[in-house]
Amino acid sequence: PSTSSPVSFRTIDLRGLALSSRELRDAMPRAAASAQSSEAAVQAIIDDVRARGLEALRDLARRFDGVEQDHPRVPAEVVAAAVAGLDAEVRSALEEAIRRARIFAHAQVPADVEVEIAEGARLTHKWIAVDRVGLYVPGGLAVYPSSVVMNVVPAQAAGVGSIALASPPQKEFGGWPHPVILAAASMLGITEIYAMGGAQAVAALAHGIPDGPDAGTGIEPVTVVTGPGNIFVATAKRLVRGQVGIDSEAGTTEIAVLADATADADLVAADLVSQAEHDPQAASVLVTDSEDLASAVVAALQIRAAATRHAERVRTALSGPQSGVILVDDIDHGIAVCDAYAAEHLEIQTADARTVAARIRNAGAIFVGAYSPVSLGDYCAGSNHVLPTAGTASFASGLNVTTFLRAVQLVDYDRAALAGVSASILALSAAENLPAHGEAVTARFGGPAS
Ligand code: HSO
Ligand code: ZN
Repeated sequence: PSTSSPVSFRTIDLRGLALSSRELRDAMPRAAASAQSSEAAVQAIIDDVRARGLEALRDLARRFDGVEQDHPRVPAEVVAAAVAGLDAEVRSALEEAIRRARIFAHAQVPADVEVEIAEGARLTHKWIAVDRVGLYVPGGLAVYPSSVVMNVVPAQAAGVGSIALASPPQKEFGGWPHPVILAAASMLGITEIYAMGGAQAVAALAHGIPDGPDAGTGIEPVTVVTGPGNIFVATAKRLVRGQVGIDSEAGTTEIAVLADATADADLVAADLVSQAEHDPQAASVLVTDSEDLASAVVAALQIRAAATRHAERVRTALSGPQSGVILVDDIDHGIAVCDAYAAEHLEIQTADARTVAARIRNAGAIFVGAYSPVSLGDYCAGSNHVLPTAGTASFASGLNVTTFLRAVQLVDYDRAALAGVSASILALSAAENLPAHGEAVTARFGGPAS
């Protein structure tokens, strides 16, 4: 592959331009959104799964995955065989990833808040785990046992009682998900695993599958569906949202690196290539105030892109309109650009990286300094790698314990406390022309019905 065409990494020069934050957002390197185009096809799949249940899943597995499937539930023997065949080094690496992710996830569990807002007037903000979740683990160009860890660990730390996992059927593994995915699930104590991929997996989890002629052949619907996936998975999650909860849009991966002249160009290039390896649509963006660093990174990219195993994919990703270098006036300008881009992953490779990182407002995850590459976060940092993409980091969070929790507000006033605020309730109920609201209060103090 080293003889093929070089990477053409585009340059966006924003130096000397005083752009508004809206103009800045429009100047960012992004692929044209194509989400709309898949919506009708995805809705048709969801409708088909709702209408025909298992029958539809069989047809879709044949059509999209090329496998004949009687039922998508992975049998215990298949999981046991995957566990037995797991490479020892991969097993201990997964154990380490799980250990670190658990520590961070457990530390995230929010405490309930109790306030006595007036004498005898108690309020509690109480967190409760959702009942049942469906976790999606992608197949596609790569296998992601690490995504099993990233989905399952926070759900378990939140206290979710029932967890189902779905991952695409693989022809070369007898129509079941990749054995390393099955083994990782089993290490985490997950036994309900389905060989289902794409929009049909999301539909089956969200709406459930009714029992066939035999009892126990259905799939119980879940209350929350999470996990990364391709455009079909992301669109399906958006379409079932409202019926169930979903996590943020974790689409095609992105890395942005904010670097100054002190950064090591080869390390920056290595990190840009690492995420480009995921997908030809992946985005790798360098933001820098140093022209010298920019050219050194581009030179290093040529060498690394040619030498890496997935050279073709990497070259396509780096040469796409979604990737490139953005030249800025200084690091302050760079911070504004990074906030406008709102990267899924943002690396800070500048002098005093910690101070710069503390000023960033929009990013899914921030990686501080030369020794915190994104691939650390992808596997073993303890942080989560299911993160908001496509600029959604400006309002959404990466997968975490609260994804699987909701808060209930508990109201507990005694008689005197209600009496103490009743005049205000009456005034507001009169102002809203909803007198029965006020009467519900006066009735407790011997007031007339009307
Ligand atoms: N970088 C991907 C996650 C991943 N990388 C899994 C390797 N395996 C999205 O954050
Ligand atoms: Zn990755």
